[in-house]
Amino acid sequence: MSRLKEDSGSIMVVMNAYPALPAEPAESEQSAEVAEWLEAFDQIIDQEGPSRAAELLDALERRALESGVEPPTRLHTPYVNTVPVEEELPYPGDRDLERRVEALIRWNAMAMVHRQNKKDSGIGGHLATYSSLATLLEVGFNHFFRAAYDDHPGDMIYFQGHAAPGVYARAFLEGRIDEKQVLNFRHETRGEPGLSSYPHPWLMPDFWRFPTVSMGIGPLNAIYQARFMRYLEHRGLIEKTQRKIWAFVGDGETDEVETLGALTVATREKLDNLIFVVNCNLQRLDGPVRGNGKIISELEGVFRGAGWNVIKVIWGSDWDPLFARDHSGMLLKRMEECVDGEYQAFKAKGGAYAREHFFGKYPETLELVTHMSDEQLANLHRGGHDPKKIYNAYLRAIEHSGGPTVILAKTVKGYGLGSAQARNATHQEKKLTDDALQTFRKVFNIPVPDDAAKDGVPYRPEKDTPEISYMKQRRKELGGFMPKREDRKPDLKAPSLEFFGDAIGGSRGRAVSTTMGFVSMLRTLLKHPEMGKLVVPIVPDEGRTFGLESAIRQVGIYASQGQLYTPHDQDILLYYREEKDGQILEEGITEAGSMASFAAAGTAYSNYRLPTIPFYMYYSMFGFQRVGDLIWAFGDARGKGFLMGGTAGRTTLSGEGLQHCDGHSVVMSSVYPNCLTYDPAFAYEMAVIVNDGLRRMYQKGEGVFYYITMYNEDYAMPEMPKGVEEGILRGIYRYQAAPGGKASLQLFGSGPILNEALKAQTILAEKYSVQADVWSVTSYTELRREALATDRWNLLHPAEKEKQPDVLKVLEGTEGPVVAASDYMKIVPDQLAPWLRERLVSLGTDGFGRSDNREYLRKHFEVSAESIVVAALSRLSREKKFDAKKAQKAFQELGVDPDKVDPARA
Ligand SMILES: Cc1ncc(C[n+]2csc(CCOP(=O)(O)OP(=O)(O)O)c2C)c(N)n1
Ligand SMILES: [Mg+2]
Repeated sequence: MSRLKEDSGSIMVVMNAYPALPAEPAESEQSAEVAEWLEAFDQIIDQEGPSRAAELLDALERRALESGVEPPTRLHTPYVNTVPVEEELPYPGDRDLERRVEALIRWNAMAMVHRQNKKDSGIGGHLATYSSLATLLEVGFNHFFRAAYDDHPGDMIYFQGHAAPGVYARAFLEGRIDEKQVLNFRHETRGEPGLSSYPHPWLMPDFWRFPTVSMGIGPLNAIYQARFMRYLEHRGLIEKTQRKIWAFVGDGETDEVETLGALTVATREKLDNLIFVVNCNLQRLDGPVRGNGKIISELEGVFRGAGWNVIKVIWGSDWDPLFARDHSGMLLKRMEECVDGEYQAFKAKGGAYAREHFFGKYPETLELVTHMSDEQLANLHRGGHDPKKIYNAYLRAIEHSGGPTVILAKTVKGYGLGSAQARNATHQEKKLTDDALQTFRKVFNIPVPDDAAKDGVPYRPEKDTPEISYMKQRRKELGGFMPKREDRKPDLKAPSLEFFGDAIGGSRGRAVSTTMGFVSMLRTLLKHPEMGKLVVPIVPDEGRTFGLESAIRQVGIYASQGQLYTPHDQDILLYYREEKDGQILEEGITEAGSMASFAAAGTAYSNYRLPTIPFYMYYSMFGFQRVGDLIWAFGDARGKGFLMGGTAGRTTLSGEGLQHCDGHSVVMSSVYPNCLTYDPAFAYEMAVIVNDGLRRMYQKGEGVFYYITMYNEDYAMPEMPKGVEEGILRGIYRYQAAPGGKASLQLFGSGPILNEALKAQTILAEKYSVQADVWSVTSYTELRREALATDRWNLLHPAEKEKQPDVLKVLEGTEGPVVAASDYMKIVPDQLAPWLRERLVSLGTDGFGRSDNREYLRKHFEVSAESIVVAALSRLSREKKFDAKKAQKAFQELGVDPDKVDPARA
């Protein structure tokens, strides 16, 4: 019985395991007893089929366990293709035409990078990634990837970012991208249409859907995308379809924790709409991925252990006759014992080397290839370059039900790039030599004219040539061109502000937090006739922290299986309610996973034509600094939604300390170009901001998203004063003018520290006869952005009347220095320093956090009311507007120690 037949793909019939591959002894060496067992087993397979054989093995294993014999855990199958050759279906496409199309795409992908680097040395681009991936993508494009058309939703594809030139080259042949764009690859800022280096929806909003080039983000997002698709189906918001999510992943990319960290989510959620294709070219940037091991076997174990359906595509069809003649089993033995570093060398060093060092190790394997030339040996294909093998793997993947599938495809990095193939330096190769260009052309039999070939220029045959007609016809049958992104406008109508009446009216003296204010708004929004069902609340195991119990009761937690148990707290009103159509995504303790859900929901307006409105509520400390790159990708993807940074502030979250108390997330959020940051103090400010967010993102369709802090300090929320909406959104408004006449000092406050500023205002007036206005600053970031834009306009229009930035217009007519305090770092108010006419004194929470209560924390970080008073008096005395001695005395009266430790360095 041949080895291939033994490998039915089922773990139950695995005879060999990696890494301690046993080199199964030749038949003659086996003991008679073993031979007898094997013969009986072979008979069962032949006569009763593999599933019966699997049953027997299962029974045997149970008996072994009962008897105290521990059967080995096996997560690995032999190092051969999972689909047995006799079960393969014939390839349905026209291989000749597809080969020509692929050759043309390869040529143009190469030419695009090569030319650009000749013209503009150092501009970059990659040849080697796509050259390894081409056939894996082409089989998909010609036979599997279904595009969205009319009302039919299509598949979603996460492309390996560095393979972008190949994806452009295909679009070029399809006529979707013109030659000018190809010649402007990586030249995006020259007033002509160019092509972005990698998949960036921000830069090419009609083309790319998913930013993937920061490694690990694509695969993670793909898993949660597949899960979100199920969520929408279970909630009845979209129809259940057969559409698939394909994620193309680099084998080096699997080093990233994000790539493999959520694999069990896909099995737990039975995501058979998800297919990973890992392009195992055995190399990453510097060298081999697992030189001393085998990445395919390692990944097989990881994915299988996580419950995925694993399909290996290791060897091309030209190995099949060799396997058929490998009666000794030595070919497989040789394959199993080689490590990836050797496999790389076999492809880098050519046929003679492979004959000597691979086949030559055993007489049996050498004998297998005596009839083959060195060139033929060099050309023996790996599975990931063989359309038929790939086709069969993909077919099994799309037919698999009950869970996700991974295809581990073995390829060659820099396939066909002549001397650059499979070299450690391949990844960085940007140009080909003249010789290499000619070799490239020869290897792929590329149908480009001589002059184009010599100069490495893009080449597109006429529209009606058989190959171009063929590729277009294939796409037509699959629904249209891909990738394609619809830049849709959500078209919802934001509610009027009165809709959030509770927040606008204030808490009537009741002490509540802005978090509670927000949750109450969220509950109101969940009841909105149009928007309610579109709201997607997301929490990483922090629902109780934010007081979401009532929302959980209201709309339930999404659980794909419903609630299979009776919750122990069912008899209380706010029990833990899980539902198949639950609305809340309770993600467990994964900020990265939650962020991936946020990305799926925030881009659903385009991907599902359904403008879901995600509110992701999390510990603000574990946001931008933990998953900042995922947020960056969200901005690139033109995501919409609200990041709600809970337990915000370095001094408001009492008791927790250094790794919890956040005094910098609003600094970090400020660097995301399309993220609007707000740090509100009162529930009505929150309501105005959220409502405006709904209007800007979901009504006007602006490409922005929001970061809003929410605090957990309880205090009475005032009713909204008249006419402050504009100021709240702009970033600043006067909340309370000086109580006793014209102010000589301006106090800025944000978040709960606004209350400290208000207390300081009273102390200053009552004890020191200093009059101060108090301003609520809801967004330094937005004020700065506006001021920068105004500056830029002024700079570019020197002959026109100078414009005033908003912050100066607002402060017009006020007097005195500005003392600005927030629960964030001093750099936050400092953002306004270039514009303010008077000296700015920033008070903030620089330095590592501490565990204590609010009173002591604010004292420590010098943002208490007393610290604000002291800072004000000190500044006024420097400006000779207050007696310095009196200021010094105030320090004592207010209990401020001038020799105290500097919190920024403590
Ligand atoms: C988060 C992140 N780190 C580093 C890089 C830089 N980088 C670009 S490609 C690459 C190697 C990719 O190897 P692999 O995933 O195996 O893909 P291949 O090109 O071999 O198909 C690296 C390290 C990146 N793009 N993203
Ligand atoms: Mg690789």
